[in-house]
Amino acid sequence: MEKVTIVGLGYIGLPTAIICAQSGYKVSGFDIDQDKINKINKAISPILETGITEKLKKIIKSGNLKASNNINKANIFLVAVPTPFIIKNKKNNNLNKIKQVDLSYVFNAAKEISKVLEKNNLVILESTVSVGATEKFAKILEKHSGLKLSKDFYVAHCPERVLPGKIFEELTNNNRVIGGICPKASELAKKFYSKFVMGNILITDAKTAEMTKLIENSYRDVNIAFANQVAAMANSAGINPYKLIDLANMHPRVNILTPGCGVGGHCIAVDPWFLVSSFPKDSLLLKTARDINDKKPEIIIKNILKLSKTFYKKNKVIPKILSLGLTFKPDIDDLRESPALKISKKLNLQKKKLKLSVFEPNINKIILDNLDFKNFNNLREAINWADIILILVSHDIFFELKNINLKDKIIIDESGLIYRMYKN
Ligand code: SAJ
Repeated sequence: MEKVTIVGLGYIGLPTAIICAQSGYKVSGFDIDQDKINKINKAISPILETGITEKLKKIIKSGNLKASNNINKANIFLVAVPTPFIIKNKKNNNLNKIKQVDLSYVFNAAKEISKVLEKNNLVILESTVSVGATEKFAKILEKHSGLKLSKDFYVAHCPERVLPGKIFEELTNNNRVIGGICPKASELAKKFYSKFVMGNILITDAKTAEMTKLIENSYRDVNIAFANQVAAMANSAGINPYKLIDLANMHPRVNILTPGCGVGGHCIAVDPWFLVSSFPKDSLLLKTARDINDKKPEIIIKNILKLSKTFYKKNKVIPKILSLGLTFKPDIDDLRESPALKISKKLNLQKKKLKLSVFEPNINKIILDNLDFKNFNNLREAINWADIILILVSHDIFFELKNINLKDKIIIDESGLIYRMYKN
């Protein structure tokens, strides 16, 4: 049985460890978080993901996956550690405050693996990294292990591309891009992934693989920024942006995305920075897109404050505002980097100007209480309470609004829900 050690048991590492164990590898999961290790070994998932609980139970019972804070020897190592960004101030440069990738977790993983690296091992880096980082990662392995890169051991980059909520499905079905430091590394990595990937496995070099991932997420960010600018122009012209985009999308070669309250999550708002910081001169569009999407929450807050002022002038009472949806996108329970959460938190501080409540059926009441939000667990009650309804995330469940009397309510829809609701 081939042995695999997965370094980093987070949103990508743990599901990958489970899939590897299911496909016949003997898997050891390495993490520095003892609490996480204990949970996994007791078959309790530390992350929320569709289907993970049952899968983890089965695999732990089989004995083919074990988590540890000791790095174990293996034939194949797979690194899936976080790559956050750090803010760098570049004075006298119009790219003030650029964000740069923090590769410290990746490099620490290389040092850790070096302790047990042996001849003929393959090391795969899955974390999203800047262009050229896999080569640096490989050099650290070489330096600390004393083994010769591409002769004694092999290194490849294979960026993860899965969508939270659909991780198991996408780990199996998505096409994968593999970039080896040398052709033999690509060939070995292809053999490894072939055991569980049903999609196409495409071979290239490490740098191209790194950049593929970065341009995928930048492409999406730029397209969302375009949609957000279209919405701003349409609103100024008194045109419904969602209807406008729908009409434009009737063209066979046009597919404009949906304007929203900003870009959240931990990928699309982060990855473009890895290109902007590496190629400042040639990434102006990416930087502008980041700025447009980052500013969206502030624009919404400003508009709501303006509306609250008008409401007060007219009614002599401050308005009761209901935020609908707090997660970073529809129909998930993930609040990370959520623009809807950011908007609601900031509005909640304006207690002299407005009263805020939230309705977020995907988040536990205890969490909402801890965030200091007055919250409802019934949509009808929440709507009855409010003067202004601010729709931030278009969860499917909000289509129920169709059956609720919205007369006398001021509706600000930043998600396109109302348009979609009455479209057909
Ligand atoms: N959003 C809009 N308008 C849209 C689409 C999205 O405002 O039309 C917003 C969402 O509300 C959300 C943000 O953008 O706040 C990002 O959502 P998303 O669904 O586009 O992406 P993520 O972050 O959940 O997952 C992405 C995926 N990348 C692409 O679709 C290119 C996924 O495949 C990657 O694996 C993941 O990032 C990652 O790990 O990089």
